[in-house]
Amino acid sequence: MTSMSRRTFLLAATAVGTLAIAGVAIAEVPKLAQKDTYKVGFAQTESNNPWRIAQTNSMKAEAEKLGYQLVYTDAAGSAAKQVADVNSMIAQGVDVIFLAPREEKPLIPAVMAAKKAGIPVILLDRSVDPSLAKAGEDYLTFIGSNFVEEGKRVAEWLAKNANGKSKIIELEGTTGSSPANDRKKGFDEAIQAAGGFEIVASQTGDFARDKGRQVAEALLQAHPDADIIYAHNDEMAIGAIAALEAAGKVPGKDVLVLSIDGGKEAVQLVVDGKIAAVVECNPRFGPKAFETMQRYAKGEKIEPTLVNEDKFYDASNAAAELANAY
Ligand code: GYE
Repeated sequence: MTSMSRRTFLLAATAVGTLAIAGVAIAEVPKLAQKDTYKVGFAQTESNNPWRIAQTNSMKAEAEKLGYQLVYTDAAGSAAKQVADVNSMIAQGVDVIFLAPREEKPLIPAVMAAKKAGIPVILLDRSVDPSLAKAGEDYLTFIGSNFVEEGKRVAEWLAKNANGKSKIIELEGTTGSSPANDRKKGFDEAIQAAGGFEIVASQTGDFARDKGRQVAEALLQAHPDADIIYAHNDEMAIGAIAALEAAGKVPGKDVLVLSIDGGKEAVQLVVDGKIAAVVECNPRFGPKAFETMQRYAKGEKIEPTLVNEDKFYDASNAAAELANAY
């Protein structure tokens, strides 16, 4: 499926006069039987930040609460390993696979392999390329935040509160991942529409703290007049703060730093005045993920996307909200 578009694949399937190739019903997500207990796979993408750890803990806690067996894998930042992890879950005969696809395209074969094996897939927190796989056909649903909206909320805060600061360095998330694509889209479009801002550089920091620090350091040298840093996640924002301080600049004063995720460390940095604002990206997936699977087993029709609610933190509420941040 990597070298063929989904449409070509479907056309080829129809051309051979059947809607089944190797036993696959093309247009349908595999069914899930109603049972007292399940063996459930959760294919995590990496565990290098508090957001991922909070998500994993939430999934593990819910599985334990329900008495379900959880087959957990960590792809350690490799899309290839994540595909292998899903294949191993298929071989172990799990009932359902929860997948947090590291990147939009490389995980398509994993989604299709599960479908072919008759195992429903629920995408968690990141999505796959919608031209190659569809909710309600190839996988059941996507549960997660509206990333376009998250980026837009950062831009809207700046439009109101930047106080003349205007030259933006953007630190992008993992290249080819849905949150990086959509947080960029939402932000760039809204900041353009606001007028008076310029994105002087936009480069990936791979959603990682140290990479974010290194990229911010290089970009600050190339653009010493930059006075805003927008990071697609907290980890890169925290790295950027280290780069600013090493360059003798005061975050919050010389340069406004904004991010997405809203972990405790970042919300504390808002309280401290080093981060100007953070859009939360809610990592507590467990209850909704397992409830969705149970609703599906009961025969309910599942919506193609289930959107999580995200909070927003700035100086006006960070201290009061700190205790609730993950
Ligand atoms: O923002 C980031 C993580 O996919 C929404 O991935 C998630 C993002 C989150 O590694 O910190």
